[in-house]
Amino acid sequence: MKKIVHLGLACIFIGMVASKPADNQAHGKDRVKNQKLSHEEHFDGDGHNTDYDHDAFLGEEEARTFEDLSPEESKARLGEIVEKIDENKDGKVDVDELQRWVEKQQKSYVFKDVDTQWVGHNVDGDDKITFDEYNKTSYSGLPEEELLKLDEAEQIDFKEMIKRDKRRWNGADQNGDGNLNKDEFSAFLHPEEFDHMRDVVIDETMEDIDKNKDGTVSLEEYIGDMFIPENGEEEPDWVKTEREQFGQYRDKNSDGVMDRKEVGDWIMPRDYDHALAEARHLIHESDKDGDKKLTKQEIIDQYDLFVGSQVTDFGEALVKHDEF
Ligand SMILES: *[C@@H]1O[C@H](CO)[C@@H](O)[C@H](O)[C@H]1NC(C)=O
Ligand SMILES: [Ca+2]
Ligand SMILES: [Ca+2]
Repeated sequence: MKKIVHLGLACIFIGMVASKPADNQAHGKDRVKNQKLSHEEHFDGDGHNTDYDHDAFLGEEEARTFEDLSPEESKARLGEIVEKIDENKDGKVDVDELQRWVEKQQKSYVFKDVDTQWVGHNVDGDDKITFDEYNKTSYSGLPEEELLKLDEAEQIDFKEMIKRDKRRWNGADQNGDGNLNKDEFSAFLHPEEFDHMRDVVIDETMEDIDKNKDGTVSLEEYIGDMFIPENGEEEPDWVKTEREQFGQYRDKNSDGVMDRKEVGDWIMPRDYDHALAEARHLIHESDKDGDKKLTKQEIIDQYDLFVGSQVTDFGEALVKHDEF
C-alpha cells in the first residue's frame, strides 16, 4: 500500500518540478532574465533589420505564422491586432499602449504556460487558486512530516521547497486575500518576469548562491554557481571572462562582493527598457502626421515594418538573386 502511494507521489512531484521552469535548477547565466525582444539583431552593419520589429511586435512564434500570409491577409490581421492594442478605444495607439503590447508579446510564453498550469491547479474551476488547491495538486495534500520522510527517495528538499513556495505565494498575492487569481498566479510561476517579485527572486538567488550565508555573493560563490572544475580541469575562457565581468560590472561599488542590490541588477536588469525603446521606434517610423500616436491606417501603411509579408521575403529574394 505504502509503495503505491509512493509511486503516485513520484509522478506528481516530477510533474511539479518539470512544470516550474523558473525554479531552483537555474545556474549562472540561466538566472539572468533575457530582456531581448528577439534573437535577431535590430541594427546590423547593413542597417535596419525589420525581422527584429516583427518578433518584438508579434512574438517570435506568431511572427513566423505571418510569413506565410499574402499582403492582404497580413493587413487584415494587423488591423484586428491594432484594435486590441488600442485599449482606451480612442482610435489611436499611443506609446504606452504600444509598450504594453510589446511587453505582452515578450511574455507570451509565460501566458501560455500559465494557461496550461492554471487548469491543472484550479481544482474547482473558479477564478482563483487557493493554497489548499495548490497543496493538493503539488504536495498531494500530505502533512509535512510525511513529505519530509520522502526527501531522500525523491531527492527533493521539501522543507526548502515549501518555504520557497509560501514566500513566492505571498509575494504574488497582491491583493492579500490568500488566494491567487490568474495574474497573481502568473507572477507566482514566473516571478522573474514581474518587477514586484524582484525581492522574492533575489531571495531565492541568494539562497542558491550565497553558500556561506553572509548575505553577499563573493567572486568564488558567483563562479561556483556556473562552473565546478572536474579533477584538475583548467578554467575555460568563458569562466575567465565571467571573473572579469564580476569586477567590472557585477560588483558595482567595488567592495569585492555582490550585495542584494547588485544581485538584482544582474538577474533582473532594468537599466534599459527594450519594450519602450521599440514602441518609440515604431511610432517614430510610422507617425505621418506627427501627433505621436498611430492610427490604424498609419500602422497598416507600414505593415512591412510591423508584421512583414511574403512580399518582403520575395523582395529580399530578388535582391539576393545573385547568391542563388
Ligand atoms: C497540506 O495539507 C495537509 C493536510 O491538511 C497539511 O498537513 C500540510 O501542512 C499542507 N501543506 C502545506 C505545504 O501547507
Ligand atoms: Ca489574491
Ligand atoms: Ca557569501
